[in-house]
Amino acid sequence: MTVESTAAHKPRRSAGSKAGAGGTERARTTARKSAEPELVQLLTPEGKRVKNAKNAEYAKYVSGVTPEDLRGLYRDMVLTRRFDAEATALQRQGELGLWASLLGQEAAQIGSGRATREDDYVFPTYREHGVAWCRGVDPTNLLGMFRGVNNGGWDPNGNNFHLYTIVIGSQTLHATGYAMGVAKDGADSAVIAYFGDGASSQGDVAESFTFSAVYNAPVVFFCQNNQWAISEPTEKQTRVPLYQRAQGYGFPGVRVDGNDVLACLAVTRWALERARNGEGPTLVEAYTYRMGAHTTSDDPTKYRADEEREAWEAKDPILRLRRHLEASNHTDESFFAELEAESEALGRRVREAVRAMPDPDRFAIFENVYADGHALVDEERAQFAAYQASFATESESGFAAGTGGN
Ligand SMILES: Cc1ncc(C[n+]2csc(CCOP(=O)(O)OP(=O)(O)O)c2C)c(N)n1
Ligand SMILES: [Mg+2]
Repeated sequence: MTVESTAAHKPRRSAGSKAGAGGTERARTTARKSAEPELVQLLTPEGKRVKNAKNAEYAKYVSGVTPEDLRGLYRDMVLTRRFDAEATALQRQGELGLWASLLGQEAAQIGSGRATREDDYVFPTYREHGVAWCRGVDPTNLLGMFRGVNNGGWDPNGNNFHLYTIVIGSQTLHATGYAMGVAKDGADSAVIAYFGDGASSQGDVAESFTFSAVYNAPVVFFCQNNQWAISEPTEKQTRVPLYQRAQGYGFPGVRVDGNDVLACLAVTRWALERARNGEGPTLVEAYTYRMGAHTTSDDPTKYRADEEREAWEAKDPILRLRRHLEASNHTDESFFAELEAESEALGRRVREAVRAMPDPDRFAIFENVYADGHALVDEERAQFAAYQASFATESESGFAAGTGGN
């Protein structure tokens, strides 16, 4: 396999302070990095198709991919990036409270998302905007929670795409339980759980691995190793490459180039097929990079070197497929021009939809906490009602008119 190590080559500025830990720790990290294993890659960063015996096992899963399919994957990635950029801008304009950007992870998400079948079930984290796109969830529905006007914004069963989950790693347990149910039903659907490199340290993920292995659950664990868990680098999560963890649980793990949409599509199809065939769980580690901040509340310049991001920009997933499309004469200028217009239209639609979202009922936050009500929730509701009423009193008395209830 022609393999290009996507490990960052430059030392991390932050590692110095945190790994103040000293020489021994740095030496261990360096040793581990220099021994980075091979990853499945079907498109080089220059957009050249990789064909050799070693990746043939996976390549056969994309042997039927047509130029039209490739253009479709490109369109998915471009529109997802456009949507993501719009959401970041909307947060900066005060229209969203927070946004978790997927910048750089488009190939991992579109490749894996397009590998799923309609009847499969997806359990995302909070960053799977590209997977949501593949599942047919309207992008504007992803924004309500980040605006604070709802707790989710879509019907999970409408597209078999669970609500975003912020409690790190917990969705892997939900996915495992769901997959065990699918197996009991005798269905040949599969389940895919997304999580990050940081989440891999959570007990929930370890328990999911154990349960899914022992019960042979039809689940794919898709770990996007974007190198960082907020400010913690991956070397603070593990001493072995993440995909190798699967071995200890008794199921296969594979590292795929997470910036290569074709490889992600192929490897995820392979893993989903294993699940459908009753061969149990698979761990896919998509080796990628979070080019933006963790969220709009984060400032990555505080803990990582600019050179690291620059090294990964050269492996940009969208640019890589564009180079391949152009070199193969699969596109012409009109394709890119039309896509540009479509991107702008999407951006406009998203802006307008967010600004038009109605504020929720102020007391809705107290609903659906417990099925049968709870004394503490009742008390909190009453306190909040009294607080709101205090504004009304001021306004009624003519004092501070207009401030009530905001
Ligand atoms: C159980 C739990 N612990 C801590 C947090 C705070 N937190 C939010 S995101 C995050 C880092 C997650 O990193 P990773 O799993 O690598 O995903 P990424 O954000 O990089 O995609 C943490 C610690 C949380 N949401 N849930
Ligand atoms: Mg991460």
